[in-house]
Amino acid sequence: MTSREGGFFAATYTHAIMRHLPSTFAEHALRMDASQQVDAACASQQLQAYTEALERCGVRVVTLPADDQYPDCVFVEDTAVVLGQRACLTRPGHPSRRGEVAAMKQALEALGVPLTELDDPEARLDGGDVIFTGQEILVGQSKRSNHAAVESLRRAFPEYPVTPVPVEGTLHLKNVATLAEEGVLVISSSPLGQKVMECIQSTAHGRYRFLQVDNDVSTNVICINGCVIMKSEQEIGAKDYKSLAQGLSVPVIAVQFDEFYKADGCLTCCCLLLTVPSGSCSPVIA
Ligand code: CIR
Repeated sequence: MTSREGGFFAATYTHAIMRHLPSTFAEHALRMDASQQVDAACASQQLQAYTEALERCGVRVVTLPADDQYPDCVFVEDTAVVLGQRACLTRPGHPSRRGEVAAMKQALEALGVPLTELDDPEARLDGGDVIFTGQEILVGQSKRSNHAAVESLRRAFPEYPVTPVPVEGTLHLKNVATLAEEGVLVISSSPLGQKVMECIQSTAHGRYRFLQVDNDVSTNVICINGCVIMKSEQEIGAKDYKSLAQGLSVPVIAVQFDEFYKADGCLTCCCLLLTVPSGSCSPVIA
C-alpha cells in the first residue's frame, strides 16, 4: 500500500512478477557491448538466488513462462509502471521488445491490478526509466523513453508530478540512480550521475538526500518492504559496497547479478513489484 499523508511514503509489496529466462537470452538479448559472453547456466542460478532474495523480503513471486521470441523478456520491469495499486503498461522503446507487454498485461489482469495504457501512440517508455519516489515520478529521457511518455504518464497518474530527467550515454535512468529508502536516491559520481543529480535537484518537486557511490554499476538497488537488495561486493567493489551498506538505514541483502549486467540488465529490471489487495487474485496465473 502507498500513502501520501503528511508526505509520508511507505510501500508494502505483496507480489513480484518475474519471468523465466528464454533459451535465446545469452545469444540474442540486446547489448550495448557484446564483448563478453553471457553464461546462460550462471544467469539461471543468479536469477534463482534473486528470486529467493525477493521472497526473503516478504513477497510472493509469480514467474511467467519465458518466450523464446523475446530474448529480453526476463527484463519485466520495462513492460509496466506500478504506482500504489495501479499499473500502466508501457510501450518499450526498442521495437523487438514491444511484444513482451502482452504477457505482463495478462498477469496483471489475473492479479486484479487496475490497468491503464499510454494514451499517445507516439509515447515510448521502458520501465527502467521510471523512478517513483512516493512524491513524484522521475522519467528518464533516454534513447528508449520520450517526452510523449512523460505527458501520457501525467494523464495516467494526475495525482503525482512527473519530472523528466535527461539521460545520455547509458540505457536507462535507473542505470545511474535508484530510490533506496524514503527520500534517499543512490547516485553515481560519474559525470552522467552528477548531471542527473543536478537535474533532480533543480527541477524535481521533492527534496532528496543523495547517497553517492563511485560507479554506475553500484547505483541500481531494489527498495522493498524496509530492506534493500543490492549487488554483491564482488560485483561492485569494496568501497561502493561499504558506502551502501553503511550509508543506508535499512538492512541490505546482496546478490550476484553480473551475467545480466552483460546484457545491460540491472537488479531492478527482473521484477515488477506490486501491492495486491488480498482477495483480488485469480487462482491460476502462471
Ligand atoms: C535491453 O537492451 O532492453 C535489455 N538488454 C536490457 C534491459 C534492462 N532493463 C532494465 O534495466 N530495466
